[in-house]
Amino acid sequence: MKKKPQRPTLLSSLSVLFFLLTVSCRPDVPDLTLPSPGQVDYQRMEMVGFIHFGMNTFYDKEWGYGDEDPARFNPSDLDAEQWVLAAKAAGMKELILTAKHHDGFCLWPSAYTEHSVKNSPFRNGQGDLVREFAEACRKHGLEVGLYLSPWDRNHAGYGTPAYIEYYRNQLRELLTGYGEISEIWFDGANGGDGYYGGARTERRVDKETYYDWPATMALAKELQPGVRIFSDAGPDIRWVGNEHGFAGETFWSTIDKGDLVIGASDSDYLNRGEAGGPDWILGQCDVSIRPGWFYHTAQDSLVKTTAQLLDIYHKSVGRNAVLLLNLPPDPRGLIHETDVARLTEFREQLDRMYGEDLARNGEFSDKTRGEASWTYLLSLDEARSFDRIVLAEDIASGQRVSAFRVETEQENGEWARLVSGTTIGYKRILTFPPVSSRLLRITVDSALAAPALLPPQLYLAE
Ligand code: FUL
Repeated sequence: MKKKPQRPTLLSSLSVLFFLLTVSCRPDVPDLTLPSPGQVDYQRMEMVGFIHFGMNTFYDKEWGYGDEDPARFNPSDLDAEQWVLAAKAAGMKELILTAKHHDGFCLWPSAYTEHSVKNSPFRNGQGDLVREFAEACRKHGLEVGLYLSPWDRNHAGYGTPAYIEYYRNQLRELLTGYGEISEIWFDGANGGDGYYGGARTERRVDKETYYDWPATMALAKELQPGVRIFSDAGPDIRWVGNEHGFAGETFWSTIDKGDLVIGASDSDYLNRGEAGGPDWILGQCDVSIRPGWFYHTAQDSLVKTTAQLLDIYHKSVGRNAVLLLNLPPDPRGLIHETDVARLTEFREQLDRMYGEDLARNGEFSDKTRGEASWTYLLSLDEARSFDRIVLAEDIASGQRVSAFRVETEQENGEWARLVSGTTIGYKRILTFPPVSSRLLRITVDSALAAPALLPPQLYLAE
């Protein structure tokens, strides 16, 4: 029997009103922009790798014009597993391959062009480097990412609607033919001179409208709902505005997507983000282990030093972003011995620096919850010497802290300022000359909502 609908009584209406008021006023459920679970997982990877390999490797170029001869694509000893093992040794969790760079040459036998591995001597024209790469990554537990350059200096139709159709067909091939793709990388460089099917001319495009990005991105998500999209404007992962691997000292994962145009965004804004911005687009710091993105013999002596790599790590991962480090294979199809050795050293140093958390037996407590500031105490099991602190927010509940300071208790019982900063986010590493103390006070002086700090870690690295 159906129940008769009941009229709301004054009491029931009041209780609904009361419920709504309490829910909307609850301090722990603020109206904050939050990351998706896929973004949180990505941030936890901390370090991922780039593989720039293609026609440029054989022409000793950075930006091929688009008229390069596929016959020159002929790596003598290509071994994608060697790339994966080098990346893994450094601690990377994903690799991204330039399936197609600006020169338009495809590392897979695309059905839509002749400008690909199928017309090269590589594996007698039977090769598919995207497949070899994806299989090697999966064999060793790395996630697979692909770079598909929107600019194509080979394609005759570049600049017309025909190219957009071609581009989407290629995206479909990559996102349907190679299993799960963790990330797709849409570069911001586009438009300029090129071969363009023999026209050898200059083609400029309207960066805001030409690619109809919303439709292309919707297609990517339709084909692979779990894929994370990188571009200047996200929607999942964003460029940080430079190619040095440095996030801003103040770095918000939140930003306003409405102010971003792929290939034409304000790089300072990308490098900083926006407190309380409406869109969560986590930062990815891309940088190459060598001066160029592609391999050049002349740069064999210019591989970044371990000290430079550590500096990059501290200014990317240590500032709430993910590090994307490029490892360009040489014409043999192998990552050069110098680069491999540097990566191993880099990992050894990181393990040495961050191997033993001196606060692990300490107690972290919430001392005062003020209206506008919050104080926490970290008491160690005994006085310890340390030269760095790692702060972290539980980012699943948003990025909240906008100013903090850390003090140590001195022998006379007074507090001495150790270090201070603005944002924390997923991870904030702060270094200073070694100090010794048993008690630390962490004060959050301003935050968008009650902070959700995780227990800090302390290390002695130098
Ligand atoms: C840039 C490109 O022009 C470079 O060649 C490289 O691929 C870098 C990662 O992105 O925009």
